[in-house]
Amino acid sequence: MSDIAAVGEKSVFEPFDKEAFKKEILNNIKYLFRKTPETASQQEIFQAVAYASKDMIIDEWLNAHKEYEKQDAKTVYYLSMEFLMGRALGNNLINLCCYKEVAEVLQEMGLDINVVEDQEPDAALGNGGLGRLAACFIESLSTLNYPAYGCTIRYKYGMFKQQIVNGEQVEIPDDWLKNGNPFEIKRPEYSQEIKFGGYVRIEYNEKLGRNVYVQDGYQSVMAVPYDLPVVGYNNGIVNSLRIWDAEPLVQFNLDSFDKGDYQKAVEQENLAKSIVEVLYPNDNHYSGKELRLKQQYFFVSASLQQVIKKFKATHDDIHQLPDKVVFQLNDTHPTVTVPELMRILIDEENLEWDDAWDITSRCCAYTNHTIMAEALEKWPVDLFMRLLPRVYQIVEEINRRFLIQVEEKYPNQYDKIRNMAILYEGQVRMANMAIIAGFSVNGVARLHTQILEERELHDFYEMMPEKFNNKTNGITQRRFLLHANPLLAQWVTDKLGTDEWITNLPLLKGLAPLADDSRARKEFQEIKYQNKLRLAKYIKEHNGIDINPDSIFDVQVKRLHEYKRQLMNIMHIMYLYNQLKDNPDMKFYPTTFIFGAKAAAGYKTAKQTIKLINAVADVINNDPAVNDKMKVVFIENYCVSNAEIIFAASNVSEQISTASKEASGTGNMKFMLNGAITLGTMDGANVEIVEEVGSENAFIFGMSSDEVMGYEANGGYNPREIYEQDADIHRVMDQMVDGTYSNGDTETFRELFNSLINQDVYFILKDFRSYAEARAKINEAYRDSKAWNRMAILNTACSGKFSSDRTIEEYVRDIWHLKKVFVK
Ligand code: KOT
Repeated sequence: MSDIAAVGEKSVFEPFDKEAFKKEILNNIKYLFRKTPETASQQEIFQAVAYASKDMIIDEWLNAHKEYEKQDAKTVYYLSMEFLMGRALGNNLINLCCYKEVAEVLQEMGLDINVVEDQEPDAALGNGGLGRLAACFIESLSTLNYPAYGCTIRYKYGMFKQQIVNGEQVEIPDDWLKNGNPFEIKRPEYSQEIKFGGYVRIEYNEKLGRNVYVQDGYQSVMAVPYDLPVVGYNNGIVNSLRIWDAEPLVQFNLDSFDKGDYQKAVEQENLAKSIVEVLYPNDNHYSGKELRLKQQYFFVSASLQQVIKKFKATHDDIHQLPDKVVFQLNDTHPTVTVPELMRILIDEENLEWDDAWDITSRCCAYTNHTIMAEALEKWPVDLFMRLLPRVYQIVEEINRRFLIQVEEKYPNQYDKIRNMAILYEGQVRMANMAIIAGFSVNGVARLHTQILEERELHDFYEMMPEKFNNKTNGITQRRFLLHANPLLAQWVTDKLGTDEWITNLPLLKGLAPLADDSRARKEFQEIKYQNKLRLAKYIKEHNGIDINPDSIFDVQVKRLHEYKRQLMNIMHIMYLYNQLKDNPDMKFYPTTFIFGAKAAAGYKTAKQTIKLINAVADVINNDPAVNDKMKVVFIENYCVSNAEIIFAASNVSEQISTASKEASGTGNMKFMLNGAITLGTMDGANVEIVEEVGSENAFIFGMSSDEVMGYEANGGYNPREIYEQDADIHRVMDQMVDGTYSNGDTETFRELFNSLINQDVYFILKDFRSYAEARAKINEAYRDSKAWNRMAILNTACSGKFSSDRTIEEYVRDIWHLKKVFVK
């Protein structure tokens, strides 16, 4: 730890002192654990290395914030219920530009840096794409020299760990803090009180000459922040991810028995514990639970209170807040920011409504991440009112004033009110509040934004078009190429003659000519092969399955959701299996079909799909008749750390959502960056991927979003017709319920069968033929290794647009208006 084992002043701008670093690791092992490198456990060694790296970070962390204060720089607060950070050590070392040196130091000590990194638990404070996007964004913000905070909750348990037992998902609690977190720093001096419940009393204030609102009879908890460093790449900037923990206000003490507040102490303790206990594991789904709203208000109120205090410490006029602060709402989950900021400005800063509204609108911007109806947050008014009585009054007033505007602009158009009101049919509609209050509304890919403007949010778009804009998602190449795929990263650097792509991804374009260079193709192929060996080893260790590294690695990794259509993928594998059994001599390039997916714990159809995938895998992997041609692997516990291994090893990137449903996708970009070919629908960011790489270098199939939405407008289509007419589909469907994959049991997968035949909401049968054709084409294309590796190189070469650096620069230019801060 720094005070025990400091090795003196250091920064990335000075040469890395290997001896000093080694000494510090040894000191940490000794002083933290009273051990030697020989007796320390792997976990202890990881901690010792992590603490040593933290010491390097601290100076930059202090420095950067000193500079922010000196320049009084405008800061973005990225408010998100989720930050899916993954592991920190490797990426911190990379961004400090000492990864290689540390690896050498460890090697000299007889340690393997990969093994050390593997000891770190993922910080899994998120579900999937939305949380990982937040993580990429704060990394890019630091790398691009912008002052930023990420704000979220210090969940005691993050995203559950997944085990597959008898083919079914079992959720294991993710006790990620059990060994402590070497990178976090507790900041109790910034603790904030958060009030829930009670009632609102109106009181005349002599001094102000008007009524004021006082919340009474409430319960409260203390929000206590911890900071995690977010290190920029080689620029001396370290921003903070502020994660809020909850503690009771009153600590238990023996006196409390006498004072009669024992009950209160217990209640506070329970409230504090419950709020930060666990991340809701639902992706693309609203959970209308009181506890979820408590979580939302908890971290939002804590963040806002702290921001206002910090602002007031150096500014006299609160009206200047929008010049210094911008809140980006990551989906509607933190939308209570709007009425909470109004509350603070009116009740605590004594502003008039109009002033407060002007400030609030100029501080808040909203990102929409999904059009899935089941993800829309609509809080029952009675729940909202009971939990946040004063905040609710403000919501009512925002709604009242907005409806007057609507009435003025669209007299007697009741449908406008029905669509746009915040309060409607006893519910508080959070998206409407975010749109009405904020100055910016953005979608996350061009197609998605277009669907928002033309359909989902059309009335809002018509009324306030100036707010709407697109920000196509991106990913950080520091994690998903430099760290995840060191072989390819080195190759790229060698070929480009520079490593500037690390902060300027469009430079990858310079690789395009190599697509026609046979030696370069060979090298590229060999790197992919090495990465496939690495993944095969991982799969052997974790699943006990042997896979053939010479086979095509066809991969679908993402959250399990019906709209993502893992079911279509496995049904196609069932179909292929039938074909191979019927025609053993059929031309078919050996393929390993790889899945990774977590299902929300209560999502039955999703869990059944996992079960089906594992059941099919079991049958196929144990059938010697096809084993040299196909295998199916379900990788347990898909998460950020194994994702890094998976993307690097993939040949085919399955992006097969029903068109219009996947707002953007970001896994698609990680595959592309690593030279996998997209097999996908024209959905989300796939559209832009194809635009960048050319349709000849991707395999596109299926209905367009217009077609899908056309059918939806007419109440769907008739899947039974397809079932009756297409013999192959008929057979696959029947195999779900004839016991082929369920040891003779006919009911195991009955619900999946029924959902397809009765509704097929996600057009699986409708798109099946076109998917099968695309898959056949891709299988054939792989045979031509020259053409394939040409495509693969072009995918990497054309992925420059999808850096989160580009996305962040667009947010800064169009929404946040931040200035870069440089440190000496
Ligand atoms: C919604 C509710 C709860 C938890 C998560 C969501 C959610 C996740 N909404 N959208 N997403 C995904 O966000 C990603 C980042 O923008 C997109 O790439 C992806 O298409 C969304 O499904």
